[in-house]
Amino acid sequence: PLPVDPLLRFKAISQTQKAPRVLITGSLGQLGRGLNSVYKYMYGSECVVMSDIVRLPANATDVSDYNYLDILNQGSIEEIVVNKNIDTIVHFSALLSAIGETNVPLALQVNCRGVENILQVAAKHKLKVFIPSTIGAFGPTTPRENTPDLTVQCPTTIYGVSKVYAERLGEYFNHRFGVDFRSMRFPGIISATKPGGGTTDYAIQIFYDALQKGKHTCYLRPDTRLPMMYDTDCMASIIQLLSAESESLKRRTYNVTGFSFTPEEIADAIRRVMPDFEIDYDICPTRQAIADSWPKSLDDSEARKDWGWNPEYGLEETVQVMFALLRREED
Ligand code: AKB
Repeated sequence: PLPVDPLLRFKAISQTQKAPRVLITGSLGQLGRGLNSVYKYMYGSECVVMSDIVRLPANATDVSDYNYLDILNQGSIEEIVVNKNIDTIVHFSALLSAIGETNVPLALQVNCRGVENILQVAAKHKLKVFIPSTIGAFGPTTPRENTPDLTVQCPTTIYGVSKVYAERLGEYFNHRFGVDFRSMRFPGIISATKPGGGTTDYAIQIFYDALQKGKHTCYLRPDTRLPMMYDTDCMASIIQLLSAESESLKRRTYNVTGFSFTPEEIADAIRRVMPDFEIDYDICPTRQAIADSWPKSLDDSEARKDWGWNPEYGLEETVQVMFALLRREED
């Protein structure tokens, strides 16, 4: 059995709220499939429309209404919104921190032009919009311990710069056009789905490697502390923030976090269930520099106070649930 019943929070919210009609962009990415499943669990398959720019993988499960959608084409976004009677967009399409540095023009297109298109469609059709932000929206001049919501935001990656832009543009569309824009600065999200191109990806890969090889080679230094959160908590934060009353929100972008650890500490936690597990290090200078510019821990007290944010998974629970899920996948 999983350490925490992951579904109770979602059931409770679905009993008090009317079913939305949600469009998820980038829905085949790390977070999209999970959110699709959560919404279907809460309200049935009628409430979600998935979209992305690639064909569905042959082994894709739990997928219902799946559509090709290029977020760089505003007309196509509008077409889906109108045809499918969408009232909420969860906009996941983005190039993450490490991959963004390898293709800045594409990152600008996807992360900036895409956000502009989504917000303009939201303004025109009066939609609620969730666009995730990230710890990457902070930079080397931000206080790194217990980083608050309001502080210096001078990131040094194109990912971070584009996410600050998304935060500011969303706020602007909120006060200028009344768009119900909501965002959270996520830490690294640990899920049993592979991410692509992030700096925190090692914290997922380590579980796959532990099971397949008993060993992980980490691209970050052993003492690199970063904030993280388990997938189900991430899903809960999105559902909770989107269902919070507008009046309870004192800001449009909130910090949220689970727990912080270093590669050395997660390796120790894995060793508590797999004593022979080994870790060694082959530092990637690009990703190390990115990690060194990010907060080590986040202050998410405003989210807790304003809309009841309360993560359920710590490091030990995350290790247990990741092994349980990946072992189930192997069977
Ligand atoms: C990344 O590492 O780029 C992301 C993030 C922390 O936003 N996982």
